[in-house]
Amino acid sequence: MHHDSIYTSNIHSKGFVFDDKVARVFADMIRRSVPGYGQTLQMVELLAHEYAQAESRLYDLGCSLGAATMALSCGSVGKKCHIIGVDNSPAMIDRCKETLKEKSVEIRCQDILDTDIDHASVVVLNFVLQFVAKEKRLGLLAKIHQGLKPGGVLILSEKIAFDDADENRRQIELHEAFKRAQGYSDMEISRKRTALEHVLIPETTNAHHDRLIQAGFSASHIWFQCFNFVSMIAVK
Ligand code: GEK
Repeated sequence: MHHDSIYTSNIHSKGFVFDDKVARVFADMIRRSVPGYGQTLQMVELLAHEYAQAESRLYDLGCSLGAATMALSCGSVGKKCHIIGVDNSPAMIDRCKETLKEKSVEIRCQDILDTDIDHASVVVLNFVLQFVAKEKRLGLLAKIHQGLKPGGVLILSEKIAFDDADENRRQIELHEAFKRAQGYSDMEISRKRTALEHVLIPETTNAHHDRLIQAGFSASHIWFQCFNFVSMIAVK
């Protein structure tokens, strides 16, 4: 695994993009930046085991290097599901295709806003909706809801914000402490924060719940939280 040292230098002064430099170190970057990331992958496998319906489709939207795509594949063994991973970063998709070339999964380089969702029993958005323009989020979730079979689920993991200013500050401090404990310097943490400023837009869990219901889901629950990172399950 290549070590993420992107923000040790100041040459990446523009907004964060999922280019080749990021794709190369991404496995290390996400593991050291998102508390609970490994656990969300383990549980995507378990949730796929619970919810994947025989001969249905399983989508991993914003699949990056295909970690959650693999979890969907392992969790649905024997159910003859068609597994589709989608990402609009060519650098990510090239690496993802290479890693998963032995697996029977379909990997597409496409904007998830253009992906048709059909005959699905499990859809995963693992830390991806936060990068979609706010005004496009409801349309995307409504499309996913429409493409799910009855009893199907959306697994939605996100970095979140909090209404209460004290709680917001404390959770951000704890996340930054986590990053320091993973070996990132204060300078790297600060540069990454600036790079993500208008790129990753977090919302509160209430905003997510309300939007999921508006999109047509009958219920949504948080099944995981670590500091300002949560994962929710929304049921059709
Ligand atoms: C994992 N889910 O390892 N269309 C397609 N892809 C997109 C779009 C879009 N509109 N917007 C962003 N992406 C993965 C981790 S990373 C999370 C997901 C992070 C893609 C983007 O190219 C990147 O690969 C991914 O979403 C976000 O479980 O970096 O914090």
